[in-house]
Formats: sequence, structure tokens, C-alpha cells
Amino acid sequence: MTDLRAAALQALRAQTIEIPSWAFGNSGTRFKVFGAPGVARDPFEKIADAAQVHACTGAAPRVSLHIPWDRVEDYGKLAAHAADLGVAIGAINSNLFQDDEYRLGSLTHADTAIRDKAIAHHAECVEVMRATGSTDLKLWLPDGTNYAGQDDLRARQDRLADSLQQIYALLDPGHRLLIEYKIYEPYFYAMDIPDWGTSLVHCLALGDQAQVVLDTGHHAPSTNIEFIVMQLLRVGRLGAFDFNSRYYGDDDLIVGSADPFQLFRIMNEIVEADALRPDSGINFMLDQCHNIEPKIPGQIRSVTNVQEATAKALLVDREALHAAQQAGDVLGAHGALNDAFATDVRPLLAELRESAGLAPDPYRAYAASGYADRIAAERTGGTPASWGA
Ligand code: LRH
Ligand code: MN
Ligand code: MN
Repeated sequence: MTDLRAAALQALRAQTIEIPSWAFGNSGTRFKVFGAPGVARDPFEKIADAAQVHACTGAAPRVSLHIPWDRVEDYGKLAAHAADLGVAIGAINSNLFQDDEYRLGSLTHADTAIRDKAIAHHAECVEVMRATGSTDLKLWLPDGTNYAGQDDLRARQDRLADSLQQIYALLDPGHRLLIEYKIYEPYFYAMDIPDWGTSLVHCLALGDQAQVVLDTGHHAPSTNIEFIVMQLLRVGRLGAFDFNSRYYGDDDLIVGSADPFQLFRIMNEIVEADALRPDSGINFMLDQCHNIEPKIPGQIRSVTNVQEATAKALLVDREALHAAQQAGDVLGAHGALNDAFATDVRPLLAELRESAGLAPDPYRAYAASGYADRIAAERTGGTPASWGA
């Protein structure tokens, strides 16, 4: 147990979680966006808030950007600002869902001029990557159809494959194209990348620099997500997670809040495949919005929830687990997982933070920092950033 604990501490020390800039803007549902005091007004302030999450947790050193929401004149300046605050720019997310021309599709559109526009947007994103030092281009395709027969499903896949080839050709050697899938929304009959199989088929056709992104909120209820994790790991194509929690659909709630056991099972597959190592290439990102709760503490809670699930997965007695599996001991094997899941890992994580010179409880450390009052007083005037701008 002491060996396991020491190994867990070492692995946790190396774990990083990437946080999204859009978590720091005002967000809501289609019914209401609630404003929050001190909310960031521009990408520079979003990065400053993200840096607070890193300062308190020591585990969130990168921030994902979303273009055009985080469009600025000088990306070099934005990256330097991030570096000054101790964080770096992570994945660059493209946006294919807010232009009128995309009503019937973007990368799948029958009109070449509209497809070209959508491809050109990715050229802009690759320029942002070059200017900021980012290596991940993340593409979520919002395209789809609402009615059977509305369009030719197969022709749409062919047009998509062609568009993706053109985007892939824009990448530099150290870059990756991360392709995200989603079962439904904004279209409801057929999304053009509805599932991991479709993402994977396109990635395999593109080449080694293309990888799948698994957003935990993008599946049908009762989907076994850890099975997908295992399968993508087997074929070396799990590029990243978009972590969040869901009860119904794409709820974007705090990861680990709805079903901590599911998060543990996911992290268990990661640990089992030895894919927690920073060089495994898996980007553990959050994709969340904080509609009613305060945003910076919401991100801190998310990071600590991922850390707790990871710590539990690291504490699984794998020798006992494998021996029970081999012996056909159903409940013994299940029990090995349950024992780890039932462990209170908060003292271990407190020890991890203290050994790095941090406060043991990042949530309290943030509350005591006075940052929330400071930004509420300082960030007057200007337009608060919102999820979509
Ligand atoms: C789509 C999605 C995708 C977007 C983000 C804002 O639902 O998960 O990752 O880029 O939300
Ligand atoms: Mn996502
Ligand atoms: Mn989503």
C-alpha cells in the first residue's frame, strides 16, 4: 500500500488538466444567462482567471481558446500574458456553428464556397496555433440534418472527408487535429460525426496526427464510456477528453458531480493502459460552463474532482484485480475496484499540494485570496464576456 501511495503521488504530480477560456464568461441556457460579478471582459481577463485556478491547484497549466470567441489582434501578446501568469495556451477550438451560411452544414455543405469558408477558418486557427505555441487544433463538427431524406448521408460524409483532408494538410509536423463527436444537437435526425466510430474512421483516413476527442457529455444515456476509452487507447487514437457531467444531454456540469464512479471507471482505464504519463499524448481537458455557480471555484472543483478520480484509479490494487480476473473471481475483481473507489483520497491530495508548496485545499485557498472581491471591484465597465463571445 505504501508503494502504491508513493507511486500514486508521483503520477499525480505529473498530471495536468487543461481548462477552457469559455468557463470564465457568462453562460446559461436558452432561457436565461445570469450575469456574475467580476466576470472576465476579454480573453486577457479569462486567462488571468484561469491562472488563478492553476495558482490554487498547481494542476491546470494550460487554457484552451475558442476562435472567434477569443479573437484578439496580437496572439503573441496573449501567449506572453499567459506565460507571465504561469500558464500556456492549450488547444485551439474552431467554431462552425455561429454563421448564417452554416444552416445546412459547414464542412459537409453541398456548396463548395461555404465549405471553403469553413476550411479557411481552420487556416486562421492554425495561424493562432503558430502564434501561441499551441499544438492541438480541436474540431467539433456541428453539422447534421433534421429530417430523413433532407440530404444524402453518404454524400455528406464524402464531402466531410474531403474538407478534413484539406484541414489536415494545413497542420505543421508537431500539430494534431482532434476530432470531437456528438450524438445530437444542434441537429436531431443525423449528426455528421455522431459517434467515436465516425471520428475514428476519419482520423484513420487522415493519418497519425488526427486523434479522437471524447466529450463525456456527448453520448446516449447508459453508454459505457470507459469501453470507448479502452478501445481508442487500444488503437492509439485517444487524443483528448472534454470532461464534464451530464444528467440529460450536453449539460456541461462540473465533471465528477453527477457520477463520480463513472469518472473513476474512465480514469481506471487510463491507468490500466499506462496512459496517464504526460508523454501518452492524451490531453485531459474540461469543457464546461458555470451558469449559476461562481466560475473560478467551479473550475477548481472540477480540477480537484479529476484529481480525486485519478488518485482512486492509481490506488487500485492491480495485482489483486488481475489475479481475481484471471481466477474468474467476479466479486473479488469487482471488489478490488470498489475498494479503491471507496478510499478517501483527500488527505493524499492535500499531501501532494503541500509537497508542492501549495495550500492543501485549493477551494479554501481561493476563497482566502481575495481575488473574487478584487475582480468584482475592478472589472466595471466594458462588456462581460459570454459563452459565445
Ligand atoms: C459542443 C462542444 C464543443 C465546442 C464546445 C464549446 O457541444 O462540446 O467542444 O467547441 O462545446
Ligand atoms: Mn466539447
Ligand atoms: Mn458539448
